Amino acid sequence: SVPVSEEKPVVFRSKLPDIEINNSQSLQAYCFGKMGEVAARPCLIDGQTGASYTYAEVESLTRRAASGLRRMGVGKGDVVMNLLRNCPEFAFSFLGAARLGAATTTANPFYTPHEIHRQAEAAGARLIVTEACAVEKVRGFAAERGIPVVTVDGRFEGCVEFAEVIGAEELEADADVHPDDVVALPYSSGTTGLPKGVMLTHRSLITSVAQQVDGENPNLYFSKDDVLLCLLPLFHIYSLNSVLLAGLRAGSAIVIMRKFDLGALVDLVRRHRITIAPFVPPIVVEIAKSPRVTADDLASIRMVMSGAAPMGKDLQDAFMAKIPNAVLGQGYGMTEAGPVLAMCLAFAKEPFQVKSGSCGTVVRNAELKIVDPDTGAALGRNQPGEILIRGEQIMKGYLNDPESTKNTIDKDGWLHTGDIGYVDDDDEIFIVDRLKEIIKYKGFQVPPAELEALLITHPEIKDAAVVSMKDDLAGEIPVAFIVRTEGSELTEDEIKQFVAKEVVFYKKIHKVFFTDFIPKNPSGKILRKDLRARLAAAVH
Ligand code: 4UV
Repeated sequence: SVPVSEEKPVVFRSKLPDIEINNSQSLQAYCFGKMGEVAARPCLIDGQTGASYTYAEVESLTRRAASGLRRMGVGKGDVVMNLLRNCPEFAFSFLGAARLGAATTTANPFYTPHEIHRQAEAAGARLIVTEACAVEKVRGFAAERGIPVVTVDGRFEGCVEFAEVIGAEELEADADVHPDDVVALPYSSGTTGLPKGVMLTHRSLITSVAQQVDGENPNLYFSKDDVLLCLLPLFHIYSLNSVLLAGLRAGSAIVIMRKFDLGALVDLVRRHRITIAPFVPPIVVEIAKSPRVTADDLASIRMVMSGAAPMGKDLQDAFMAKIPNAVLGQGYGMTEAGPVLAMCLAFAKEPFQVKSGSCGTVVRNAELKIVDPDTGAALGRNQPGEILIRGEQIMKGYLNDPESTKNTIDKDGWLHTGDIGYVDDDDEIFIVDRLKEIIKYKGFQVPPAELEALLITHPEIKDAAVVSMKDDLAGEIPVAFIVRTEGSELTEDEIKQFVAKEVVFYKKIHKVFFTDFIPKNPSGKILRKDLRARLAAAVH
């Protein structure tokens, strides 16, 4: 007789069955797929002005944005840069560009000119959509290169107002897009190095959204009656995908909040009877700790999502005590993964029991593996290793960087996350460590390589290494180990200021440790683990 194999499965799947996903249409057609049912229902609500747009109006505005962008020279294969805080125009522009077969690269409007120019240049931006707080940072650069600048909040010399862009007639027909055409181009440093353009296609984003909100028993159940709070920045893939695109697909109302403030948040929750609140751990901490926010304030919320950084069991339990009627769970994403790898199954229409501290179960229509980072051997349950994901949702690759692409997606199509975690007996994923060098400050990416490159441009810095240090509120903060040049008396403050001038606030260096040398392996790679161990042991 044939012996029964005792071998445990090494590929992990969702507990939900796969579904059919029509991912060969355009992203905009997919997102507005239920127009027949939702045309007259609220779609986007501007939290600041109260302006509300129905689904039919939003669809029309995206067609008008498309036609206006085309008149300004945007066409198939082009890249538009959205340099915006959350606002309805972000969506009009993003989906308008998609209709033209163009992609949108997203960036933080609080970036410094240097950070903005670098991304605009690398992405090949043909047009920039921005707002007052960033106009001065792009004006000169854009004029030099003949890049038109559109502003959403007022008239600025040499710029075109967004109102004018959407003043146009509707685009009569969308450009033909191939499912593998890029539609979103967020920047991420991935597992190593500098930020790179992550090519997310119509196919990958449709697949990712469908994995979350489609099917008879959606993993992330958003309904037409739900009101989503869009507070997390749309320039980051978490909000773009799991709030805006997923919300549109589900036919929910989406309340757009420009800037985080606890009082304003409570007001919006009460005024619009918000039911779904996607957060990041620092916001969960703030709400959990604030005596100003009561259970009554949050009574309409039925679901709180946390993602982009770890949320431990203690925090999750503390928050749940505050908001007993809501389900709190996590999503696990990575820009390159399309972005969602795993989602809490307690968010499903027919929910599962889940454990506090877990970051979800792998999404449906995808495969997840845990491998030994040294040998590459697949590991079974409860054994921590590097998390790998495979499926049609993952990125097509990094823009103009086949080498980094090859180092991230292997020949069998597995994307290597650089995260260390395990899958338990109930298919729940727990992240325990990070192999990659990226630092996450409140969920924002801080690429050490970028700060190191900047630091060594200082004439009195001979060598530098940037690593993360644990922090109660931010999760992690960037700190630097510095080797000064012979005889230099450069101070910690001078170094901090030198960096602060060049980078957005969350990339600032919080502490400087002077040292005689930076530990490196024979090929010159910084041994970050050693430095982190030094921090942990407090021997600097
Ligand atoms: O590339 P990135 O900045 O991407 C993100 C995306 C997070 C998302 C996206 C959609 C969701 O629905 C959602 O819930 C979350 O953060 O950074 C990727 C890295 O961030 C860490 C991990 O190291 C990733 O490789 N990270 C993301 N989510 C979690 C996390 C989590 N839940 N727990 C621990 N670490």
